Amino acid sequence: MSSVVSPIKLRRLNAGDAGFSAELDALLAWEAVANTGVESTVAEIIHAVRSEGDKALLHYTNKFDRRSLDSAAALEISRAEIEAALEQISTAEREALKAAAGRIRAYHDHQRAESWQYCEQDGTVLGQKVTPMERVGVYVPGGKASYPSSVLMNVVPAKVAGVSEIVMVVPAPDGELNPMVLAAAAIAGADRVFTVGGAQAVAALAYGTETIPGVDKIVGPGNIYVAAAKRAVFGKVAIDMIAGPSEILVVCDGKTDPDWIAMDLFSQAEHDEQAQAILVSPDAAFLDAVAASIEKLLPQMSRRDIIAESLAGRGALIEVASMDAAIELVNRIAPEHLELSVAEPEQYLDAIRHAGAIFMGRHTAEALGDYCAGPNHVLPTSGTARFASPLGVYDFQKRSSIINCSPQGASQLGEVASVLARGESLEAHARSAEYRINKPGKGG
Ligand code: HSO
Ligand code: ZN
Repeated sequence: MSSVVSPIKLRRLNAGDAGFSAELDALLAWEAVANTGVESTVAEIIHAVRSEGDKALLHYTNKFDRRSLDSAAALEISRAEIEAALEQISTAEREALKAAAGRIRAYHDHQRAESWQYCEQDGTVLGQKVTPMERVGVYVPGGKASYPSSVLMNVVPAKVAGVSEIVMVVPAPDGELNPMVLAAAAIAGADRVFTVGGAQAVAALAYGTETIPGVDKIVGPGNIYVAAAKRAVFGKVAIDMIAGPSEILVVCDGKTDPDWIAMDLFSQAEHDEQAQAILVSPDAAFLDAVAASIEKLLPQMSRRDIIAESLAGRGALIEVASMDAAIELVNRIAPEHLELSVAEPEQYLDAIRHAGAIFMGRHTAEALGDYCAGPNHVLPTSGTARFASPLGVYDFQKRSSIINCSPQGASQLGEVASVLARGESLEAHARSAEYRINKPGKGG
């Protein structure tokens, strides 16, 4: 069953060492390989789909996904097929998807922004009107990275925001589709599903084809071709973030079961070889214990090769002088996922400034958040938690500002605007404002 795994060389660092800062920088460095081949291929595909529509979309889909469809209409999965997927999965799977979707919906309900207005003394009303996006595209990867949980995490917030039409695309290499992905689409409320992927799917969503409706925003993870295509169509449509490899930073006071911590580190490391799992503790003996748990548990893991490569390449066990030093490190790393595996996590919350999602206490495994706690698992990676937030309802709502001047308000603002407009030598602006000065009854 388990193959022989040689002990992994797990990096052991001490934050007090002279070279630590440079070592940490090297460890955190991550750059998507700038591959010009990818960019020119993607540009060609986008151009073809944009100018030839369905014809090009069908050509690339048949070629890259080894399909033999003769019409683009066949790319759409019918409502009946989507619903049928619910019957193709086990009852336990269906119930788990529904339970997760319900919790994700309940959490995201809290994020809905409301429109607001206020009235000034002279009767002028100012406000902000919130409007959901009309059409959104959700990209779902095919093959081994095809996560039904990500379908829920991308579709549910769009639905809660009130998006009128959610168009999901998922490649079906050799015509194969994971029924759990379709079931998740049904439960989350995707409106239409097309079996297309890659840069051609992104181009179709951005520009529309005879079959695929053009959307206002494209969200969802994908391979380097998908990421490059999203970058290329940005501006024509909105996109979500371009995600880097997944990360977890565990801060532990040394009193959690080391097996639990080892498995929490594995849970991110198993995503891919580039994933990053780091443990920070003021307790050196505990770091040793976790290292021993890692050696013990790794051979049992089905994805042990990926985990071993991730841990050896980008993982680390870091000793710090105190919990305060641990929190300082958290802010420097700005991790996607932070586990605070300590007795009273609340006491550190104020001091934590940069983290995509914070998992508080020994019982809150990141895996629970990945699937069903409720918050989104699409999170800022590679230190972008310094300025970015989890995917949420706010990503699918936009705001219009509202100005409704009373005659008196227009008169007063006219004075100010007139001076500023003349300062900018914009006469029409100035006169447009001046017409409204002290002219009661006119146009009012
Ligand atoms: N941890 C991933 C999400 C995920 N985990 C999906 C399991 N399935 C995001 O960083
Ligand atoms: Zn995960």
